[in-house]
Amino acid sequence: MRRVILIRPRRDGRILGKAPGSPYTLMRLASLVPDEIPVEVWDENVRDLPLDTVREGDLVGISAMTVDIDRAEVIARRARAQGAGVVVGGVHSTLLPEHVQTFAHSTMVGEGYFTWQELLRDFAAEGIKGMKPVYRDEEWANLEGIATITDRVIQMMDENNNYWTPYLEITRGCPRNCSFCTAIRVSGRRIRLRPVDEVIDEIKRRRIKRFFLTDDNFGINFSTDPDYCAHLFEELAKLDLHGWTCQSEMSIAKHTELLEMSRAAHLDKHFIGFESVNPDNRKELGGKSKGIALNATEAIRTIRATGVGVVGLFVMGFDEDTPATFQAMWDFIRTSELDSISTTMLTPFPKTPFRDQLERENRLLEMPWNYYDTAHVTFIPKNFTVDELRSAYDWLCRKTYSPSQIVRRGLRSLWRYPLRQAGKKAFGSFSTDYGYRRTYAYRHI
Ligand code: B12
Ligand code: SF4
Repeated sequence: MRRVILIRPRRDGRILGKAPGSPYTLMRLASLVPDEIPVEVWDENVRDLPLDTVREGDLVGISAMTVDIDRAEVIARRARAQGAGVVVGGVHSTLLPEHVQTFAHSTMVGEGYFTWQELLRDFAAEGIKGMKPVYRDEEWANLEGIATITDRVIQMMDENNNYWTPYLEITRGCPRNCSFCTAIRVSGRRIRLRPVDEVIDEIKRRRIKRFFLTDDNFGINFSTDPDYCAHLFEELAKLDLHGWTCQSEMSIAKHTELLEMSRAAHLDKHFIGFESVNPDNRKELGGKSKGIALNATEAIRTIRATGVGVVGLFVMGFDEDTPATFQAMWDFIRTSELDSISTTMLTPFPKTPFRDQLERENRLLEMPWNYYDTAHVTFIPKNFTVDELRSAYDWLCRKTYSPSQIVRRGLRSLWRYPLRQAGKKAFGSFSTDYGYRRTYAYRHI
């Protein structure tokens, strides 16, 4: 084997000289490559891919979600034509392996911790001939000691110079079952915890001062495993961190003691999936939210009173939504005390109950996968025409991400910190909303 090349297809490119987030998945996979095999991580957000250097003897691994699978296919076909072995893994391969098999030698289904090592051995032994069409791992193995990021990879990535936000995994899986969610289909419904000492060791060796957790629902651990959270927070509190953020659910508001400990552990903001302010949608929300605006308002107030910020995540376009839901959403956004807001369009990702329903009802629109970016209407809605839903969503985004709203929320967020920290916190207070404004704006490029 000449070398292993791990690729992340382009999405954002660089913003003010750095890419938004580090390719954490590839960093973990690169760390599983034995020392004697050269490994490279190519992040198309950081630089153009030198694909002309790819040739026989190279093993090219691409990680892709549904939205970037078309770009992954272009890269895969080119690498294949130049003689390399090509494997594609990640969310889309896990959900639709039959699609990926049409252009890759191997398709990874599920987690790659063990199957990736198996494939490396197969390729080292027999080249492309040894690569199986599908490698499958849906066992949801315990995370202890798994794919520890190596010093070779840390040096190669130069994260602090190339990326604004490093990612980090502490837990994996979510026991809820929201009808539109694919995360549980790629990380499983059993919650798995990384040992705290491994997490601390990784942060120290990577020398990262801020990070975003890849965990699907970190907040649920406040209810399911409070002792683990308390221990984690005690250890994180000892580190010199600028701040970290995670995805959560509103049940954390019941755990004020843990919230206070998390503040001391430098937890800056929870991205909370409230999902909807329309109670008629509750059956789609996996039990974590009842879609009641008043409950959300109270949770936001309780959490923010502990000094931790709240980013509200909302999904528009459920079957029970009507034009009145958009007005209600805007009224909520306007009057809420949120630090930042994400309003996305409901998207029928493969293998979700929601997509199955649309297929049965013949309501899927024929759209390329790169429209699955949660900013496009990709199905025929129930109470709107496609154009009406699109316009209602545009209206909401224009209002939510207007410069004055972003400034208003950014200042409110900044207000949480003592004056001496204002300089350090200014970027983070505005960048989340700015990032969501960009997500919505992809549609208009
Ligand atoms: C972190 C994250 C992000 C980050 C970074 C994304 C990135 N490209 O690295 C950011 C914030 C930028 C992001 C953006 C988006 N995201 Co996102 N994101 C995640 C999240 C929470 C964690 C992924 C992660 O890093 N996990 C930790 C690593 C270690 O594990 P892993 O990625 O699962 O990889 C394992 C296996 O899949 C496998 N594997 C993966 N790739 C490969 C490749 C090879 C070669 C091999 C062998 C194995 C392999 O091995 C790994 C180890 O087991 C997932 C949720 C989830 N559970 O997957 C959503 C998720 C992937 N995102 C999702 C979506 C929809 C988006 C956005 C479209 C949202 C938006 N509104 O903008 C954008 C798209 C941007 C883009 N194209 O990059 C959906 C994808 C649905 C789908 N069917 O594609 C998910 C599943 C969340 C959800 N609720 O449904 N995201
Ligand atoms: S709570 Fe979040 S991660 Fe869990 S099933 Fe619902 S959307 Fe998915």
